[in-house]
Formats: sequence, structure tokens, C-alpha cells
Amino acid sequence: MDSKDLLLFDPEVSDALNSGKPVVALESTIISHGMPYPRNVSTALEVEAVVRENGAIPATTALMDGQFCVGLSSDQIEKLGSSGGVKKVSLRDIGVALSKEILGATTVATTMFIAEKAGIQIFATGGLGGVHRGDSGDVSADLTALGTIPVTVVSAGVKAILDLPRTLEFLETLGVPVLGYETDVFPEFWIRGSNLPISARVDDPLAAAAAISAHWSSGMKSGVVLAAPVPVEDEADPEVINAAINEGLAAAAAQGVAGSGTTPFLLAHIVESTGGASLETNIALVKNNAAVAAKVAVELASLNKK
Ligand code: PSU
Ligand code: MN
Repeated sequence: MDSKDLLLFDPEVSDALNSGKPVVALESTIISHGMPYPRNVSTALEVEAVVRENGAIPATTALMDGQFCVGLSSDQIEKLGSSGGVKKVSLRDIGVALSKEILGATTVATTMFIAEKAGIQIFATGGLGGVHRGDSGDVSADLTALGTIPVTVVSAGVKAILDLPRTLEFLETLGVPVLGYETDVFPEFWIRGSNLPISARVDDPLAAAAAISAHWSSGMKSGVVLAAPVPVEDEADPEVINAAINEGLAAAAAQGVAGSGTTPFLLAHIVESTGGASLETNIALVKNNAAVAAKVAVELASLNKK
């Protein structure tokens, strides 16, 4: 069997792909594990609307009934956001999730895997996974995917609960371009960032699309990080955020949280200790990334026709 037979397309998404129209993939772990109900569901639907407003078709991905879903109905999004038993599916979980027909939410890594199979070049999320702080050896499979799957991920950098300098070194090792969108510095998720390096700056959707397209036409097979900082008006207070991150890390250590539960635990802890402020910033940056991704998707679609 061809693994593409496992793809279950929403008809609007397959029509768009067949006619070369711009499509933006969206992940679902951010819905099931990244934000509290019901804001997770309303955000997922709003993010889809932002993609449409900016000229592209959204394709939220998930695993259901032993298939890769590419494009979900609002009922399916509600189900992913409201039922407790949804599995966070990273690369190594794909086989088991398919064979057991588990309801699975896709991480950045798994969304890249499905997007590439579906022929979608770009996807938007909040923040990438990466190298965790300390010496646990916990490194997100998002980095594995970025090193090996030719899809562009628009994010506000890497979630700032991580070790950002080590994550950037890792991306360099993997041959992944880190393009700053209208910025000279790497965004730090809830804040715009100040001194971490990017590999190049791009100033508009066409420049981004040209750099992405040339990366792949050269024969490079890695993914691309297109890093867009949170809009100024939505930026969190750095002191409040840093205090919340440190508190969260201490709580995770005290409670022995490890493995794939770490990131969801920290995000939820930070939402609570900032009185919800971090959630508002997270939602704003995801929407901003969706708008950037859609605009770049439009330019990629027209470059593809040339
Ligand atoms: N971006 C967000 N919130 C999230 C995530 C991204 O704003 O919850 C998710 C993505 O699915 C990403 C995952 O792949 O967190 C990283 O998890 P881990 O560190 O366990 O690889
Ligand atoms: Mn991990």
C-alpha cells in the first residue's frame, strides 16, 4: 500500500491542492494539550479564519480511525479540544496510533510529516519544541522533523520554557534555515526577543517564499523555520513570564514530570501563574503566525506556477 492512501482529505483542501491554490497546515496538539478548553477550540477556529482572510485554505491535521486527516470539520476540532483522552502523537507514536485507530493530536513533527505527504509546503503553529533546559537529554522530535522533512514552519520561535541557545545550535547542525520575519533577532515566544541569532532576515512574504523555494530547489531536504515575533501590542511582560517559567520548571521537577507530558505541564502552569496573561499572548502569536503563513503560502503558490 502507498502511505498516501492513509490520507483523508477534506474536499476543500484536496480541491485547493489539485488546483495549485495556497494551503496552510495547522497542528492539533496545541488544541488538545497546549491550551485550556474552551479557548483552545475557539482559537483553533479563529486561526482557520485568519488563514482564509489572508488568502489560503486551512488544513488542520489529526489522526482518526486509522487515517491521517488533512482538514477537519468544526465538530472534529471540538472533539479534539474537549475530550480528555486525546493522545499527543509524535513521530514514534504514528504507527501505534494508526493501528489502534486512536484519536490523536499532531505535534509540530507529526504535522510536518503529514503535510509533506499531502503536498502542503507550509504550516503555522505557536512555538516549536526543542532542547529542554538542564541535562535531562529531552530533545523534541520537532527538531528531528525539521532536519529531515521539507516543510516550512511559521512560529514565534521556540517555546521559551526551553534552552533557546542550544536549540538554535541544534537547528544549525541539522541544516535548518532560521529566517527572521521582519526581525534581526530570534523571537522568544511570549516576548519579541533581543539577542539570539537567526540565519537570515526576510522582510515580506515574497522574500520569504523566494528563500524557502530556493532552499528546496537547491536539493536541500530539510525544513525551514520562519520565525515571526509576537506583535508588539500583545507582548507579555518579560519579568512576569520569566518568573512563571522558573516556577513552572521548579514545579515540574518537584512533581517528577518528564517526557511528553513536560511541555503541556509547563504551558498550563504558566497560564495559571500569569492569571491567564500568557494564554492571551499565546493566542495572539498563533494568529499572527497564521496570517504570515497564509501570505507566504500565496507567494509560494505563485512561484510554483512559474
Ligand atoms: N505551540 C504552542 N503550544 C503547543 C505546541 C506548540 O503554542 O502546545 C505543541 C506543539 O505540538 C509542539 C509540542 O510540537 O508542543 C512540543 O512538545 P514536545 O516538547 O514534547 O516535543
Ligand atoms: Mn520531549
